[in-house]
Amino acid sequence: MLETITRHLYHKDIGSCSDRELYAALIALCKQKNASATRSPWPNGRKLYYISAEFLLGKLLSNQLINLGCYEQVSHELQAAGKSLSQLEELEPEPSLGNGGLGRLAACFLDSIATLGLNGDGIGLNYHLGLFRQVFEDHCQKELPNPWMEAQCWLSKTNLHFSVPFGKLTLEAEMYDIDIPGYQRPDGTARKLHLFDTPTVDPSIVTEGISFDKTDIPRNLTLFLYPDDSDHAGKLLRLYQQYFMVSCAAQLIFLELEQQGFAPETLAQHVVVQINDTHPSLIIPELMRLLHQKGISMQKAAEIVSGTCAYTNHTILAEALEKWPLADLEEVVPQLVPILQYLDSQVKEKYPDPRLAIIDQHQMVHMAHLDIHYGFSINGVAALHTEILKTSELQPFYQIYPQKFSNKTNGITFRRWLIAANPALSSFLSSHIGENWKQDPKHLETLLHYRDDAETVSRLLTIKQYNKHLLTEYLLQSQNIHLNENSIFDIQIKRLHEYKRQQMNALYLIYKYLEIKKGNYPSTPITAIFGAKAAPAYLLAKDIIHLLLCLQHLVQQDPVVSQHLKVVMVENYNVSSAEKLIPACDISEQISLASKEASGTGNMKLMLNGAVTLGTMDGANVEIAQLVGKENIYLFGAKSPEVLSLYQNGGYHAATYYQDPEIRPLVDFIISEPLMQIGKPQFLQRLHQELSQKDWFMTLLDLKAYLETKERAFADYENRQQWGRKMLINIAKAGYFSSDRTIAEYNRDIWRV
Ligand code: 26Q
Repeated sequence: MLETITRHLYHKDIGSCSDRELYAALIALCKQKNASATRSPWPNGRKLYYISAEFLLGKLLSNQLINLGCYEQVSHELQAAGKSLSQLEELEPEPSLGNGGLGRLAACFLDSIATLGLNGDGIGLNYHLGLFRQVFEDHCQKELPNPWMEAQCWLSKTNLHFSVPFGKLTLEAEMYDIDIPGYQRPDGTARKLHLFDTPTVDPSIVTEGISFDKTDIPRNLTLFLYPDDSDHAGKLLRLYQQYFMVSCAAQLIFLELEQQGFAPETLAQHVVVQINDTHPSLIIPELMRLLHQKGISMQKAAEIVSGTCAYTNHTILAEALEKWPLADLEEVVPQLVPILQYLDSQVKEKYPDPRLAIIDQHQMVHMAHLDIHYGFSINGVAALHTEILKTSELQPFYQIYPQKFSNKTNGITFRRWLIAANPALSSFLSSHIGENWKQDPKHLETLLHYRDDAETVSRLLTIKQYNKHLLTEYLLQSQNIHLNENSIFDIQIKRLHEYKRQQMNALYLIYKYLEIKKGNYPSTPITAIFGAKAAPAYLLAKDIIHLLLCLQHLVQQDPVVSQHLKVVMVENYNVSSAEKLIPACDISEQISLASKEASGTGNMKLMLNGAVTLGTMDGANVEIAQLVGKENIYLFGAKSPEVLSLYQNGGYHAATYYQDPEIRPLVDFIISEPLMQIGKPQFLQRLHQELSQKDWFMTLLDLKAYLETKERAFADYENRQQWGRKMLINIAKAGYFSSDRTIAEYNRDIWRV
């Protein structure tokens, strides 16, 4: 198979090719299999456009080969010629086109859409330098560009060109495609991820880390997944990006509609647009604008668009609920302003309640409100999250549109997060319970028959040990980090945010450090592993990274403590390192303040790979707990009603908790002599002050319960058979969290493609 390509491309057999040549040949092979002569028409039913500012794809080589059904054959061919697939994989740069959960969810969804054979494509932006690459210097995060586009890569340039009009300039747009093959679907049925770009973009304007002229829109538009909107120019750039994306999307949609021979007024019959959080919400007025240009009245256009668009909410954090000053819209996209004003006036006429307005009294445009009024569906991403939306955050909207609300609990693709990431577990499962689980993940429950079988349980423990060994080797080679593979791997990997409470985990480590100093050693050594990027302008998040790196150093240089405890902050946490970390995890840290984590998806990946969750009753942890039962998860802390009422009545005072004699020494250790020697005093002081006086995400509220529960989990770990039984039950119950299930529900209830 591969050799046909290498002969054609280079007139050589596999053995005579360089790794680079083979890597390029594999991309060519996959593109060939994905190519379809004609795109099939949409007979009856709709086509889905999943629009998202982020698609966190990860490396694609293994995923493509697995889904195209040629992974085994290619790896044998390579092996026979003395080459290795995993070595070729090392050559692939990871495109970092996402921040975290929302972007990775979009990537899992594309995999499932293609696998279920749904008529749908993704639409996003082609950021040349991605998010950023994280490096550590002086125990601090530093950001560097992450260029990932190469001459030979998964992008294919199309000959589609659009023009995007802004208030002060017009930009040319071009479209790149990445093929998304479904798992074991026939060749030529791949779906597409369309990534839009502008030819004037110029990476050479980036100087010093990730700085660049934020006002030079033609040169900067698709440079970065713009994470830093701490100043006005940054905010405007984000708006330019958003409109560029949705204008291209709307033009593509009408073009394809026309190619199918459908009239513009039939949009809602033939198209559904899923809006991934509010970043693409301007698609609503943009579709209306184009309909109006085609001679359709505003009223009719509003009706058509309302039947076309559906919105997913991913957060209830106030700062993430997007609002744009009308003045900014006036500057960047003046053509949309009259449409937004029209839509707002229609709402105000019908619903005088100011909480429902699209444009508020401060002339701020609320994007989520626009989506709910002028979309036919709004969904949350986990059961608890959707309930909170209905009863608290979006309660006035639920009152008037109860039928629009639904829950779609997130999911993950098992192709990447089990078959590719954990081949040892994957083949054990297949040999033990058959291959059925790959088609229908609920079949993993068959494993429950073996919950009391010592042999099965010890096989799972052996596989975990093997994956811990692989991670140990990987971290040694890639980051010169030495792990003790016989220690407990306790892992917290996710974006750095105060509500996710990495700082609470740090306070545990301080507690443990002080205990060890007193001579109280843990039965099994503990390795606490973190992976997290902080938004470049989020100072407190960066302070928490600083604390973790200082603790890492402190523990490492102590000859006694380092025998029992290790703190590891993995540099540049991304999809590729997640794939190594997740199979090796014993304890999965999911410790967000209840009500704040909409769902979480790392929690699902870790559970599927046999980690036991230590967490709060937040997001999808609630559903995990229901599935596995309380003996197979470690729960602690305040529940969401308590937290919500503390916010409402201002009942939480950090200073009170800080006075507690068990808590205070842990918090004060942040500014103790040994840490101040290692780190930057002003950063540590800022964090200490925040925790002891404000602590907006109530770390200290749950700290004692966390310490106790974590100690109980570590004690239980000592009984290996019982722990292995917990692992087994977690794996067996993870089938519900397949993104194939999630996507089937979206299609059943919302898309109907
Ligand atoms: C908004 C305005 C201005 C600047 C940035 C943003 C912005 C950017 C990214 C707001 C939010 C995001 C990303 C949010 C996100 O990743 N949310 C996560 O979505 C996951 C998938 O549903 C959930 O599992 C997580 O719980 C949720 O935090």
